[in-house]
Amino acid sequence: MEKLTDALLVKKINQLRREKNAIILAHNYQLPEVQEIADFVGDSLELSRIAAKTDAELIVFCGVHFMAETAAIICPDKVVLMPDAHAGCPMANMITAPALRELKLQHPKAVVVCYVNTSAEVKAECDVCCTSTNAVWIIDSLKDAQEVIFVPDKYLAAYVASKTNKTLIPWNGYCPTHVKILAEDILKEKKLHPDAQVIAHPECTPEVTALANAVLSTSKMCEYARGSKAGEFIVATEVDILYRLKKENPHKKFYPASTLARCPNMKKNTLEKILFSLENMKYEINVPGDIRLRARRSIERMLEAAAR
Ligand code: CIZ
Ligand code: SF4
Repeated sequence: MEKLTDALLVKKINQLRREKNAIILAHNYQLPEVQEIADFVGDSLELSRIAAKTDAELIVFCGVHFMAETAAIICPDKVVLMPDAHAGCPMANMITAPALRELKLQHPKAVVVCYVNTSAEVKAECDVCCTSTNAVWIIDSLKDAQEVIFVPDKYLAAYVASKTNKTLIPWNGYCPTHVKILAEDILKEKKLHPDAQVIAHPECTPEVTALANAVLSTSKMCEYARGSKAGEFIVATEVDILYRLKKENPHKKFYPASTLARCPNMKKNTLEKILFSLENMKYEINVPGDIRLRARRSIERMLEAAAR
């Protein structure tokens, strides 16, 4: 049997991508070799929007389950595949639809906002969805809301609460990868690189975001690094975003706040699995009708609020 070198894998992936009219989408946290072969690299919402606009009939989504599901919700006419069906998001799994229904009963007047890191079933229980890019605007746009249930990330909730005057009722979820970044890691890196700007994701703990020059989603981090006059950055988020940051800014320096911030689920997609996915049309992500429609409504409300 022919040995599958990376070059051969890429050649076979490219051949099938053409033959099947497919595009490969990769999240900013994917392995460098996956980012390298992707048609687009971005955050979950950017990738879902590309999925909706593309003429391709087949989308190989390299990210975690809720991201591929969001793409499937937005574009039901396309086939969305995940190379590894087990690439889930532990934070998204910290809230379930029955648990959210219970919380809603306790706060019947609250508006319900979910972070995009949630299952379709949970999105279907919500009034409006948000991402880390637009969470503050979305909450601010809920003019008449006195109370807002915010699921599942308690740290994103704490960050948003510090930027608005709404009362947030958070869920007790968190990202196991971002909590590995400690304030002492930032202080240590700042000592080593005193001129560096600290950019942190709002999924980090408040102790970490308090030390940041800017608190940003992954797509906004890329924009910020491109636009900033600074030449050095300490990056407090998942480590493989550094691949994209370095590639887009070859003359700037990027230091991970902690090399422990590696999301094992994001690393489940490999070149071998992408090839398998294209060859076998696996693993298709489908969201059942009623849940899809209700989940889609919460995503559409986010898009409408963000466009205002
Ligand atoms: O929405 C995304 O892609 C996530 C989960 C993170 C980010 O900030 O881009
Ligand atoms: Fe989920 Fe955190 Fe991994 Fe993102 S980095 S997929 S929030 S566990």
